[in-house]
Amino acid sequence: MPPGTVHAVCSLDCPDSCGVLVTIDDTGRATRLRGDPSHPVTRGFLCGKVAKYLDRVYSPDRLLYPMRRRAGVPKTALPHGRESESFERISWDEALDTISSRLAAVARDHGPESILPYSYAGTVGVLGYGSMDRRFFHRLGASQLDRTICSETGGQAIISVYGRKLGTDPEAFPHARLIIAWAANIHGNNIHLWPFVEEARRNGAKLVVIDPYATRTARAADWHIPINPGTDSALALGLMHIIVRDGLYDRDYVARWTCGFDQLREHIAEYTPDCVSALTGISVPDIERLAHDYATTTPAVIRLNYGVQRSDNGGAATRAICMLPALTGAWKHYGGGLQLSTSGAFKWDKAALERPDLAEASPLGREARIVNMSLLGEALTEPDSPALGSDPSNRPAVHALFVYNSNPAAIAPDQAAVLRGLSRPGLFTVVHEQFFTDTADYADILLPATTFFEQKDIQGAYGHYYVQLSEQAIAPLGEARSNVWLFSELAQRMGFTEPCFRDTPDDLIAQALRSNEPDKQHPWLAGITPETLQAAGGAQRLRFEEEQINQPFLPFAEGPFATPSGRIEFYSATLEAQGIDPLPSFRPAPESRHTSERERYPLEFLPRKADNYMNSTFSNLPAHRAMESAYNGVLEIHADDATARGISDGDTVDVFNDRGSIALRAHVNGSVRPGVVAARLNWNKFSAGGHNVNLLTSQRLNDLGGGPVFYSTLVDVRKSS
Ligand SMILES: Nc1nc2c(c(=O)[nH]1)N[C@H]1C(S)=C(S)[C@@H](COP(=O)(O)OP(=O)(O)OC[C@H]3O[C@@H](n4cnc5c(=O)[nH]c(N)nc54)[C@H](O)[C@@H]3O)O[C@H]1N2
Ligand SMILES: Nc1nc2c(c(=O)[nH]1)N[C@H]1C(S)=C(S)[C@@H](COP(=O)(O)OP(=O)(O)OC[C@H]3O[C@@H](n4cnc5c(=O)[nH]c(N)nc54)[C@H](O)[C@@H]3O)O[C@H]1N2
Ligand code: SF4
Ligand SMILES: [Mo]
Repeated sequence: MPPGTVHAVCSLDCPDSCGVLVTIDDTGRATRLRGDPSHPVTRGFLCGKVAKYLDRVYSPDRLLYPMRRRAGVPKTALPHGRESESFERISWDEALDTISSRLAAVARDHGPESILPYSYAGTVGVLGYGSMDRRFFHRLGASQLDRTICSETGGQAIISVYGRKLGTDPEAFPHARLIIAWAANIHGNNIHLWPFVEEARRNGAKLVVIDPYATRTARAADWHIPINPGTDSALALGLMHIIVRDGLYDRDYVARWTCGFDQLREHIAEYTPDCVSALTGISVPDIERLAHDYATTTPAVIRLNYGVQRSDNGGAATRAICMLPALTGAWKHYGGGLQLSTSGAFKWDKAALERPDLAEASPLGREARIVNMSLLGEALTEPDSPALGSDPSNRPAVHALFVYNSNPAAIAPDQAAVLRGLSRPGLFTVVHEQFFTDTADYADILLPATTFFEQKDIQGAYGHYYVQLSEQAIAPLGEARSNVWLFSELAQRMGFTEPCFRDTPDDLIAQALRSNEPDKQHPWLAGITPETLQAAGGAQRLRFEEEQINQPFLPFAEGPFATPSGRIEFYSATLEAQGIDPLPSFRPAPESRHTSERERYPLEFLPRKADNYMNSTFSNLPAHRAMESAYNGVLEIHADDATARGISDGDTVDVFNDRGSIALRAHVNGSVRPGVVAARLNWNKFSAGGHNVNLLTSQRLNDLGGGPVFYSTLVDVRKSS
């Protein structure tokens, strides 16, 4: 790479998608990275995690060449720093030959659906997240993965109401006069929204945070409302009850643009302030005040994040919250509305990138069965489980697992089941990774992956509306290779002759944008090409003006809406037809204070994300561990719950339920209320006892889209003996 400065994009799974400038010296080494000051939203600063990204790229622990498991070494967790003793170096040729012959053998002996790809969002770059890999697995006839682990529930929820996954522009937030951060840890997870929030506050806005945990965001807010976990649907329905009761809704907006209001009005009658207070733990005056503040302040915006949907009732909760601005007409005002995700605005040509049509050329000759990634444990360990597909007559066991962009041994629920599955004799496992993760320990073949510095990509965002080009800044380290390269090479080895398997990253970028066929470009991408992106310094705003919603950007100010009725749907006949409540209701999670299960395990557990890691990413790096040191291995607990158990601050405690027990250090710091405890995600191999918080989480699925229920987990705690 020539010396100079390269525009890249942070590809971590974060709403912000920061523009990044990487300085390259004359040896081709990256010497500095900083936020791109010209990016209108991320505006020249990086979060603490990525400010230290050079540590990651050049870490001595990077995987730099392909390896295979040494003969006879059993599949178990390996101690940090000694993993390579269980593996031996091989060439890429040998690695690719081994993988292609083993996959071919599994497909021949058990059918191609017994091959399961497992990937999530190690990179959210469009190519790295899903392009050549999808083509490869479709053509192979491998099982399809239902990527439910994060945002599927919330996405389905907002689409059921509005038909599209769009939201208030972050750049509009300074105009808001009331901001509600609802299950949204803006400081920890979405830091580039914060300056806009602060600007609004300087203009007189109030910030309210609804979160059972006192995040940094909550501590900086004007009003923190600590809600009982999993009761947000009740709160949202209760707010609607008051807003309708007191005539504070926007009659004109409701009449013109929504449907199902009469059914909703009847439905919310039972969500009286008293009833909602009992469920949520919020006092009646506070509920009344919140409803009035929300309905009478203009513009009012809700920053809803995904925390709320990671529980049994999460789909209903997200739907109910999404309905609030439809009731008050907050969408009409610049700075009002709601933002869950902006990702639905990026209309990449997914069919061209992923080529689902290639399934017809596979040995199956049809679309393969679908496996829900949140049920990985079950899929790997339970024969004939419904996790293996919806058709009981077609549930072949998984014989080969191909992991990339993900660390399921650490991030998937019900970890004991996942690890049992990964250590199953006879399961052939490939892992494409940057580091010796908890999952890499279980690989038969381990492949080195590039970081976003080492590959070219294009990226949207789920927290703003800019398309960005991410240039390759440095040559791949060692023999690391990108996801696109890997699946293109494997396709050649498998004898797939379709020309699409030879597409380059530049070809794929053109296809994503349809810039090779300008007449077919989506209007919001009109005229955006790699060249225009480059000329613009790397980032271009989507072309909303084509649909007249840009001046200012008001995504849901007026219909028609992209729902079946063309209106905002309080009542969803579509969901009803699927056997789901057409109107959202509060239903207690099986593991919560509202059920008898609480007699066995009385504490609601929040197995949270760490502010200084990205899910499990970074938790192996010394500088990041140091930043997170106050919370590594810590259980946050209320003084009442600690005292009742004879626990003092600093004691080692066992946190347990039927699924397992982990050892943590108690910290009594006022971040949670009585009845709630919290700990953070990490790598297993950096956790006492070798397991992280997901040993305690379950494989139950929530009420919409088959999402996981990380935040509906009951535990008890005792002082370790
Ligand atoms: N630093 C950092 N940033 C990240 C990530 C990370 O791991 N670290 N992860 C990235 C990813 S993958 C995602 S999806 C986004 C997610 O970003 P968020 O959706 O903000 O993620 P969470 O931290 O899961 O949940 C947000 C908040 O919801 C709260 N919460 C939990 N249960 C409930 C509940 O029942 N009701 C209410 N009201 N609140 C509840 C949690 O305490 C948490 O503070 O962040 C991204 N950004
Ligand atoms: N208890 C609990 N569990 C959770 C959550 C929680 O809040 N609490 N959050 C859930 C959520 S929201 C999410 S999104 C998931 C996240 O789950 P994952 O997407 O698995 O997230 P990470 O742990 O960040 O692991 C991503 C891995 O991809 C690798 N990687 C990065 N870039 C590339 C690349 O270009 N190619 C390849 N091959 N690999 C790459 C990284 O090195 C990293 O090890 O976790 C879920 N699990
Ligand atoms: S993790 Fe998020 S905030 Fe940090 S640099 Fe990446 S995109 Fe920006
Ligand atoms: Mo996520």
